[in-house]
Amino acid sequence: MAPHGGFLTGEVSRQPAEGPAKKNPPALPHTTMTQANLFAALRAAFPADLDSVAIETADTPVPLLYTWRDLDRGTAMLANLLASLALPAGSRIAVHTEKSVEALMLYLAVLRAGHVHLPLNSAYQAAELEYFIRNAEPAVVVCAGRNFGWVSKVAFLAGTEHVYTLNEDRTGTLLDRAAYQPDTHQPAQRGADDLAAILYTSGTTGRSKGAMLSHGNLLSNARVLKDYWAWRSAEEGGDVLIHALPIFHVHGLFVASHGALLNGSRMIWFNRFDARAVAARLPEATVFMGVPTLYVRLLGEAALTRAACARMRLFVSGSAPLLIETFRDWQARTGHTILERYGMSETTMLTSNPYRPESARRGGTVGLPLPGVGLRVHDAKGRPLAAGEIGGIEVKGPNVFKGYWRMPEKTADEFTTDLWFKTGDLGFIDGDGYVTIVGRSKDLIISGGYNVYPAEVEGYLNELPGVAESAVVGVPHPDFGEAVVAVAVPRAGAKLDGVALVAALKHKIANFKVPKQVFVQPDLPRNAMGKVQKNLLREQHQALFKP
Ligand code: MLC
Ligand code: AMP
Repeated sequence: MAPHGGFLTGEVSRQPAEGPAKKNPPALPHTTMTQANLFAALRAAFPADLDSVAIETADTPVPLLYTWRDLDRGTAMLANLLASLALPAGSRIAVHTEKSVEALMLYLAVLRAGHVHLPLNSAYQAAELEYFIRNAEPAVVVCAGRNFGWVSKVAFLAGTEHVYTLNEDRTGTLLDRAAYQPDTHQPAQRGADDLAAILYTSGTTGRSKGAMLSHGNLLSNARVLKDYWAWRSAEEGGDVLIHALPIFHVHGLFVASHGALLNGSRMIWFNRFDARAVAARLPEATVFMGVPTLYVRLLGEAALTRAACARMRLFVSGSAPLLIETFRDWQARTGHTILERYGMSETTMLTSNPYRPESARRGGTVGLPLPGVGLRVHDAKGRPLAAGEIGGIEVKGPNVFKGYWRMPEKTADEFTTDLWFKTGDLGFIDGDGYVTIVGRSKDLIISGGYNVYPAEVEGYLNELPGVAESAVVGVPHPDFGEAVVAVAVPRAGAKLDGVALVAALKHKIANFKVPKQVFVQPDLPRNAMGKVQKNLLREQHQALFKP
């Protein structure tokens, strides 16, 4: 048995202590002037009353209340576990688990211990995971217990020494081991340029690249957003965030979590998004963040009313384009104007519509560059464009990443000679400085806020028996914004069945990448240069999901 019967047992799920709030906060861990560890900054923002609730779960079998003290102790125990492994500096800790508060604690513990967090979408399957693990060579891999067999095989073959399990129900070897660790921990000394996280993204073309984000990148962006979105202090009534996004990408892991933590604000925590359940909790909340699909689904709920949103002060949307109809329908239904912002894995947040006045938020735009962020639009030859002219969006600022993991050439390709990062997004800046994104130079589909790279899906399709070649495109979808659709060409003499191809892909790649439909055609439309004319395929299947 672990001490106290397990990892924070009896502490994690209890009601906050009765009685008056403690007047004197316990001494914070000692920090020096040069301490730039993001965890130390988040910890310093914990409220004085460590026994108040930090996170309340909304969809666990019983609601769990985590106090700020629980977060402090839990992350200390996990950080001590990592420290006990005596890992080399800069070790990567890969995490392939379902969302849970403990998974958030693990992220914070990795920061606290001074290692590098490597979050992986829990939908990734063996081939996808194998690539990330071989490429990143993590010292530790944490996975769901049900996946331990195949994940540990991949990890051990890649040289990883430690594989732990962490399940949504707070079981697994990670917490079992951490339960034996001391519950205090001095955050590791880190500089602003030291790595905090690696997020895999495909950028323009080719295999996934690990975007290296430093403590300084993440903290500077979190601080800018805290001010820009006017997170409310306790004296002003505080904020309550509904956290319903996954925590393996920028939006849920950084923008949402850092926002609440850096403001010492309570979170109502959903391990998975459920529109009805989220709508039911809106009356208790003040801030919500979502990809457009979440807003579309919430609009389908009768419980989404002005009265339900009476306490809300901010709805943020991003990660994919918000349709103007959704923006308007939301205004009509709730009386609130969604604030759309724009960002990416390599840069975290770049632009935002204004917080005040609400009337300055313009639907269809992603707003203005955030303070400290440089944003310009250049043509293909690198020449600056005038207001209103469409070109490639390039950015600069303390939030821009340190480069792609072990890919210096790829990193160099994505920066201009004067060191602006080429986002791969196409857009324009209007006369008032508002940025509008009109498309992407990179061949990328964004489905329900997840990025899908057609070339990757085509690669898997082409490997299936009887497939000569294929083309993958995104078409409008009422729920996901864009949906993945494929056209497959059979080899001579082979017979293909679209439904069987979809089924075969489901065993190979993350479910959100699997085409919703595969059409079988004798050939692909090509131009005079032999290039596949994806625009024709997009037009052909444009109305496929029209309601
Ligand atoms: C799930 N499905 C999807 C999908 N999500 N299909 C296409 N696109 C998606 N995004 C499919 C599954 O394959 C499955 O199909 C079926 O839907 C049910 O799966 P599920 O897991 O139960 O779905 P659900 O829980 O409803 O998920 C939908 C969702 C989720 C919208 C809640 O996709 C989601 O959380 N998206 C948010 C992504 C996000 O956080 N992006 C931020 C990136 S950061 P089948 O056929 O198998 O039944 C970034 C930078 C920035 O971009 O600026 O923020
Ligand atoms: P990712 O690589 O997952 O971080 O995805 C980043 C990409 O998402 C950006 O390069 C944009 O193409 C897209 N994106 C993010 N926010 C928005 C937005 N508000 N509107 C349109 N596209 C967006």
